[in-house]
Amino acid sequence: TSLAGFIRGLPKAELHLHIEGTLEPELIFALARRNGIALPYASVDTLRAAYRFKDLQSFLDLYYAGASVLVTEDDFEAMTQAYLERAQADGVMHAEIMFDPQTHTARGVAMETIFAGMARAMRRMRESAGLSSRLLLSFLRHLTEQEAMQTLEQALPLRERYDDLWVGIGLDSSERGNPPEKFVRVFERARGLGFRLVAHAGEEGPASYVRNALDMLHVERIDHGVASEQDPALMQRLVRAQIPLTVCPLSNLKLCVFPDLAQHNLARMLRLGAMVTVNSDDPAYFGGYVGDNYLACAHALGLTRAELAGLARNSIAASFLDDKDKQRWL
Ligand code: ES4
Ligand code: ZN
Repeated sequence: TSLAGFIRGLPKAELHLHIEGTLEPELIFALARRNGIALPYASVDTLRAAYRFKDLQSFLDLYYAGASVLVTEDDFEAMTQAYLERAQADGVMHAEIMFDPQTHTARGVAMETIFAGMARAMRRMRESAGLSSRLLLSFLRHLTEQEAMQTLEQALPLRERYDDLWVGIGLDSSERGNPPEKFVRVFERARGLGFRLVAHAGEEGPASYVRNALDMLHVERIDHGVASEQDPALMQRLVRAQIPLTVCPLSNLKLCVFPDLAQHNLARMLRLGAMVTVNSDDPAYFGGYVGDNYLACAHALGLTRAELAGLARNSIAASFLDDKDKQRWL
């Protein structure tokens, strides 16, 4: 079988995925037209041509502009449906989906609209295709902790209605200058409520942010974490405790975290015994869905089929599925 076919056939979970980052330019234009929103780009092609980033911030500026076309429940449903269908085509059995409610509530979109739209697609795909998925509500770290806390409190009345889907919280957006310590109280609150905890750390920020996300926020998984290699003692701890890293190779390439994929540390960390997983992050912006990420790494880093199978297995093991559901895919 072809390498792409082999990868597609591996049962896998996607654990690091921003749903707003799955909006393809075609859908951005369709939703803008439907909602009467003017875009500063003449066409799908000129928008796509703008996807050349120098760092995380230059990407985030475009990503938040793209998300501004999401207004109605139908919009959130269409976006989520398109992603889940694409993920299923890659052999994804389970997806843990981050969303940024603050990007939408700041524009006057109701929290309920966001949840309801995503939930319709997620529940439909569970029923019709057996694809399971969960939601991780992610806080924007360039905003204040108080705003994060208000966002959590705003979502809490919906917890019961979406308790089959909403299992955890995350932390994303501009990392440098917005360390984990800034969010100790809101993570403490979410932990007390029984939510699962993740945070972006060590993407552009230093290894100390990974350590502090673990020690001060008590997160269970690190999103990215590639800077951990700069601190050998931390790296040893990640290996010993098997703390999952949700690595996003094509994202790191597009945002210039690594100059080329052959220099990416994913294979080194995997071969040290770290609980590494492969994910797409914002696939519409970074040039590939999860299968593309596996395939690009296989080529650039010389991953064997056994290593690719290990990465897929890690993704199931590192998921927030319960043990019985994990066993179906392990
Ligand atoms: C993100 Cl790649 C990345 N890093 C931090 N925050 C994000 N939000 C969406 N994509
Ligand atoms: Zn991310």
